[in-house]
Amino acid sequence: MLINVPPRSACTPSEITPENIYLSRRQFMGAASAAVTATMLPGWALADGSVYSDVEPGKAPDWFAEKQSAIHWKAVDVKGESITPFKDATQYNNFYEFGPDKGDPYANAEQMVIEPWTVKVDGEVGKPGTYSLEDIIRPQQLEERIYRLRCVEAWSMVIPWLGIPLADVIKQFQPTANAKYVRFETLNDPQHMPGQRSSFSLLDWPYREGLRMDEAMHPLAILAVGMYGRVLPNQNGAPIRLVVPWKYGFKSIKSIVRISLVSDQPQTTWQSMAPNEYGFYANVNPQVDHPRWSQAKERRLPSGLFSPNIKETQMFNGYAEEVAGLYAGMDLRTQY
Ligand SMILES: Nc1nc2c(c(=O)[nH]1)N[C@H]1C(S)=C(S)[C@@H](COP(=O)(O)O)O[C@H]1N2
Ligand SMILES: [Mo]
Repeated sequence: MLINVPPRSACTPSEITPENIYLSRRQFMGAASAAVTATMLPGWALADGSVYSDVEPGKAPDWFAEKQSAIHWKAVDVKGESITPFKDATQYNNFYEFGPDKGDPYANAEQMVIEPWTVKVDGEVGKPGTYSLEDIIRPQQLEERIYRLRCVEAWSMVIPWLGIPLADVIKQFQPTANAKYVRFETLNDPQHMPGQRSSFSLLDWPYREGLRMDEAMHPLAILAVGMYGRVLPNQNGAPIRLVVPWKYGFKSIKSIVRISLVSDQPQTTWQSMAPNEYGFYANVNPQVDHPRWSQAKERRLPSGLFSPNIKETQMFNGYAEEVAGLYAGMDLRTQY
């Protein structure tokens, strides 16, 4: 299996070109392009959050600020594809705890209380316990992973996440030989999550997701704590969320409060609600349609009504070279 993740040393400060430093943020903002231009700026330039243009700065907690100067930028890139503007990535969301409409998370997620934050770790692990977010992040280096995000609803974005490999975090908990799957749970807080109070919601809470152990240990799977060079906005799953770029977006569970290592395949939220429509694996696959729509193409945001940006969907969302080996011998039509 070819793993396309460059070593941590692959991107050094010497690669920061004078042009990148020279061009001010304002000049980039003036560029007549819908694309946000990524620049590689040294740590000191982060003071105003200007790694990307048009980013609303977030108030970084100490554990995040401590890591900022040593971020390994562009640990994974998407070559020629444009990064989705910050505004689209943070105002067009799925986070049903805050409501069913795409603008609801942006409007409502500010209510979520993210400090202090703990993650309960249990099940088949040598080191169960309730860990503070700081405890989980402190031993790790933050990496930037620029990934495609493909929603099962057939829209997609390209998002520069900041995070840590899930595998490194799982190893800290010392999984036992019986650990075959990882189960994740989102915060349950109806008082601050209006979608959880709604009697119209078809989902049962807390939101749950899961991965097979080898998927969870794959180097492309990360826990994100930031995006666009800043701390994660609440509507994107602050303070810590999963990102599994080769699977449909619903697998990438937000605002995680519990990680359980288990021996049996866990029940997941969307699969429990409509098992004929949403499977446990949910690998992006242009050949296996959703029962109600085709998955062959996708709408890459921003995509206007009069200038739709339609792309062919790629097998495993473009990460086949890295992950296809995980599914060797499986029938992806029945194991969707
Ligand atoms: N807890 C929780 N996690 C969630 C969701 C949700 O409703 N609740 N929606 C999922 C879906 S369907 C998608 S497409 C992605 C969207 O991530 P984004 O809003 O950061 O782009 O989050 C996923 N994670
Ligand atoms: Mo989604």
